[in-house]
Amino acid sequence: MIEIKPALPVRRPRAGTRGGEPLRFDRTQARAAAGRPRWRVPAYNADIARVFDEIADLLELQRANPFRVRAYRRAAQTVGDLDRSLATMVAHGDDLDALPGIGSDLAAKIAEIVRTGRCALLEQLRAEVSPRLATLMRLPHLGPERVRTLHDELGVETIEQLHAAAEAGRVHGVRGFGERLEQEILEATKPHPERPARVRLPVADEVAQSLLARLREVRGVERAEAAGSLRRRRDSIGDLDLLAQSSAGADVIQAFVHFAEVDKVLAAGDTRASVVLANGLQVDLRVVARESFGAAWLYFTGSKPHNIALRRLAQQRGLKLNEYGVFRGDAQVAGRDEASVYAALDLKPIAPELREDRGEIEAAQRGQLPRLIELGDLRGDLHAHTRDSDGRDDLDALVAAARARGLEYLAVTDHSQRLAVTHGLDARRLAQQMDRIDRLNQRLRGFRVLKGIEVDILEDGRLDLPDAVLARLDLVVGAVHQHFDLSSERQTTRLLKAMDHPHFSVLAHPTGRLIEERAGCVFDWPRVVRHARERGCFLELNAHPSRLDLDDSACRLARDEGVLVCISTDAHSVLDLGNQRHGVDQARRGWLRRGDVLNARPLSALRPLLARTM
Ligand code: DGT
Ligand code: CA
Ligand code: CA
Repeated sequence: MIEIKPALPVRRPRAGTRGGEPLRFDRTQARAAAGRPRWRVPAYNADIARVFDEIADLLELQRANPFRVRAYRRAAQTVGDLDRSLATMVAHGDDLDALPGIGSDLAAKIAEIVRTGRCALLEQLRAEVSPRLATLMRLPHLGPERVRTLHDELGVETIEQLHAAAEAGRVHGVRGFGERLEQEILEATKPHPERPARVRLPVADEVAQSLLARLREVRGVERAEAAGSLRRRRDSIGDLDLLAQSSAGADVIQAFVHFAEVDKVLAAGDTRASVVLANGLQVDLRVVARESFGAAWLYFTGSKPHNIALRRLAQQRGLKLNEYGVFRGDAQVAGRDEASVYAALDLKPIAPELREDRGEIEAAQRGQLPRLIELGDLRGDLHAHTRDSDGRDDLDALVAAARARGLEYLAVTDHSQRLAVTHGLDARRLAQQMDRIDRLNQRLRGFRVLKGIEVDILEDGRLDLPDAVLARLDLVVGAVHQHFDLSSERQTTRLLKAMDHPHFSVLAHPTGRLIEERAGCVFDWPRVVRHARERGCFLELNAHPSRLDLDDSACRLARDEGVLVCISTDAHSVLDLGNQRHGVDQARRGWLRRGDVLNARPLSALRPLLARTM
């Protein structure tokens, strides 16, 4: 299995859910079938991306022109990665076809979806091809051809039907299906207990910002903020927690439960509401009075273990801490803002990203909280792709975009030859690219393009290009794209051996995980991190919101072992350069300071670090 980096993860359907509606984020399909608009206002970017992905799936099942399929896939990626709300852009009359991969036809479709909540093409395709087949297509091992064959030969349309067919041994007789594949299908379609779906942070963030903007318009609302895991910047979010300050709680709650996209009201009282939105996301809203806002914000930001530890500290001081404030007897001594609550407990204020009870309270007591990295600290980006492999933009466009973001350097790291699907570079094409970069650098002032490669780490730990070729590069980013499922022992040996190469610089997206989609490979973290230190290598924190790999605890481990982390976008287009902020969120959760981050250093400081003298 070769893995191609999806900019936006395609959601894998889980077996055991009804009729190909795998995630609650897809619940709206039921309504569409009933002839009602699929979305109510507003259509979020994630909704629009999903429409384009489904159109691509259905077109593929119809054997449509591959270029047309690809156009919709790319549009889904662009839309999913966008850091602006398309609904807002449409409302402002912005020029949508200026977005990469969005021509006038797609721009019109986006406007149609935003304005009407429907997409005529999707509806037409759904009438022609069963949308359930599109769900089957996203199972491992199954593409459009195989799904069509299964449908034609066995009449299979749903995951349950496919599972039953595999169980009965009817699959392996079908043309192109062997016994091994049948076993794999059996495994992939196995029902497993429903696990609550979580959504990636940027998807939840777009919804939260939109709700907050409208809450702030509600009469009587003095302030509205996000709390919960969203505020702690966790990489996935279970539900949204919003907090409003008002002395008219019941009115605010009533206004909120009547917001257009509220689908179901689970609870609504004078100070709190729980609702489910049309896109399936649950939202909890609390309304509190001004004197309690800080205590409530602290409480609903959590995490729960952080709250429990704080309450214990309060008790030790003869105080009571709850969501209304800090109390001595009946008298409130703090709670208007968060800092007052921390101060009452003799603590310096703790950044939300640290509130996990992982030592932040002790650090705050000792006055040793880390000064966390900020987006503005990043000076460059050390992982980016151009059209030479699977990037969408050319070198000049990437450089211009990186400069516009205030960066000082950018490493071009296209894929190596092994990843044929990405049009990976062999030694000859890499040499040509290096020449082009040299010529470009002669023209550039105040900006440097670094010559690199994202070289495949082969199954045995060798690299996909000879050392002599790698020696000519400024940096070598190594990555695993195949054989994710080796035993921990073999995976560890593989990674250690890769780092033994004299020119290896950065281990990219070390686990290969895709959030809420693929667990990633297993290896001995402490050994890999220590080996990186011994070999003078660095660990990448891949900033793509579906990867965020290193995760927070791995960042912390790298920091504690003295290995520099580089926060890299792995950009496949100019838009992706904007993903740095997601990497910074995760780095902050991992306690990283500016000094812990390789690409927070100026170019002059970078050079000696990258020149490995082994
Ligand atoms: P999530 O929604 O799974 O991504 O994670 P959170 O952290 O947003 O959790 P959630 O929505 O269940 O609750 C929001 C915050 O409310 C949580 O971070 C801390 C606070 N909280 C919830 N339940 C409890 C509890 O039983 N005890 C304490 N001390 N705090 C709680
Ligand atoms: Ca939550
Ligand atoms: Ca909640």
